[in-house]
Amino acid sequence: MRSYIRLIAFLTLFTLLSFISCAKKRNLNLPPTPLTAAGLIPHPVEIKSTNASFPLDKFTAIYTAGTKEMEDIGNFLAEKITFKTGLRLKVNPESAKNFESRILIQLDNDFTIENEEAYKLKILQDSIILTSKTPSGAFRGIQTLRQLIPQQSNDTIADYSIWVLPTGEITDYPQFEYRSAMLDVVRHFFSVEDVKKYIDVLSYYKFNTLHLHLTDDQGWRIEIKSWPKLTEIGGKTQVGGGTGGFYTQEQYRDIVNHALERHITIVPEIDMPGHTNAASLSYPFLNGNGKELKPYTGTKVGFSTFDCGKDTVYAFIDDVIGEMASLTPGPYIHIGGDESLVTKKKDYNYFISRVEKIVQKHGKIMIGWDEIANATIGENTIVHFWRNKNNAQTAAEKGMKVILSPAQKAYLDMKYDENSKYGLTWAGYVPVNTAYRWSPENYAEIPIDNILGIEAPLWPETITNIGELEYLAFPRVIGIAELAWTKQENRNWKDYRVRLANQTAYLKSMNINYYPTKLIDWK
Ligand code: TNX
Repeated sequence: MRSYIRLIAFLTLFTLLSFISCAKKRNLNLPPTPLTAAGLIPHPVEIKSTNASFPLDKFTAIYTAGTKEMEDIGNFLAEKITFKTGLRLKVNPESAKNFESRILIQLDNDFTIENEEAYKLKILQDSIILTSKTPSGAFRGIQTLRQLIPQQSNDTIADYSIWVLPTGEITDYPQFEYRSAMLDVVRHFFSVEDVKKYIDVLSYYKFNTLHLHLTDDQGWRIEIKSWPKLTEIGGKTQVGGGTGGFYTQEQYRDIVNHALERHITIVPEIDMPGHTNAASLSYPFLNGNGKELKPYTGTKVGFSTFDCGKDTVYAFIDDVIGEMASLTPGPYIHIGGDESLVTKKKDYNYFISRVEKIVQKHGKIMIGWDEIANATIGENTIVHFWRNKNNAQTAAEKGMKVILSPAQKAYLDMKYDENSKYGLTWAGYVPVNTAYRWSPENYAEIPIDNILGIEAPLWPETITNIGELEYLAFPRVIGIAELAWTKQENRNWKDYRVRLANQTAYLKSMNINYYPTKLIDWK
């Protein structure tokens, strides 16, 4: 059976390659443009220009070789090309007739770059060949290709529209395996559609993870079938007294699948033992602060805690983590663990160790904010640095991996500057250059081998809708994408400023309400 599949794969590839080599060379006299000047974000590892041109037009077809997943990627590309240019390219058409230029997307088992998300994009005059070891690699390569398509066609060449791409070869793979944004949907709730739109834009810049902060003092945002009051009671509040909201499990799955189609992993966070007022309000036996429970719509933190000594509390956590684990295909569950200011230290450490076992029992790797580093936890658990460098260093010394979200650089909820309409200032202003000009490679003396990657969190205390979310996220999150993907030797603020200015057309086409900072000469 296996050899039969191999034979089919070989024959498909052979047919595709013969299509390509038979392609007629049209004499279009296209203007040569250097691929090195393409202005890609994130900047790829290597770009070689061959100074000719590829015509994308109504005579172009997309071919995919390999699995159904590869065909999905081909269809995804076709859809995005239609959105950008209006062209309706065929994917794997039965006959090669009428097609003069081709985009081939293929897997290669002998691909020489080890990295799972690596790809090679070869642009010739009559064909584009995208090769990778995995579908994720192909998906990242598709984003590069999308960025190479000019916003406007150059239709003075022929009597129909042509989008001229530069020829050459790009070899590319990410520096860090975890490239993430975080969205808190508690302080203010965001709809499934809002989250999907954010995912769409994140995937364009090669992010591969979205962390959703689903529970906090002000609300509980995910349906848990075994504990229905969490959303019936806990889902009804948010900062400032609005009506809150929550995702049903079906809606959460819808988000997970939308992300999966874009090769993005969802990391759900159930924050505990602090940040738990909404949970305790729903089920008072959870409460450990000894105070009367009331719905909370303020923004101060650190007053709530679970009772860390009761077995029933851990039975509750087992149910919640169990349901989240079965809803979430990705490998991680984030358990928060930050700012548990009223939990006794001894209780906190006991709690974190015990919850780690629960997460592992359900087959997942635990992530927690940097405070967890001091508890007795295993090497496999991941520490999420946000404020305390000592905690991150402790984690690295224990051999653990660390995710970097230093608030002074990576917090998308900090104001840009004194003109910012929204945002907090507790970690200072974070202008676009500050968010870009830092080195995750040697941040806080954490050895690079202990760095899993970077995440840009967005806490919505001061914003209530997607337009305001976009104002805080864009353009800073685009810089974080480059820091996570591109090695230091290929990063440079002066060059990045120009490439960022060129994102205007894409951001406008997506109707993104970005902050038009004066640091960038927007196009
Ligand atoms: C700190 S970052 C928090 C959040 C707030 C945020 C506001 C972290 C682990 N905890 O609860 O929303 O600051 O910037």
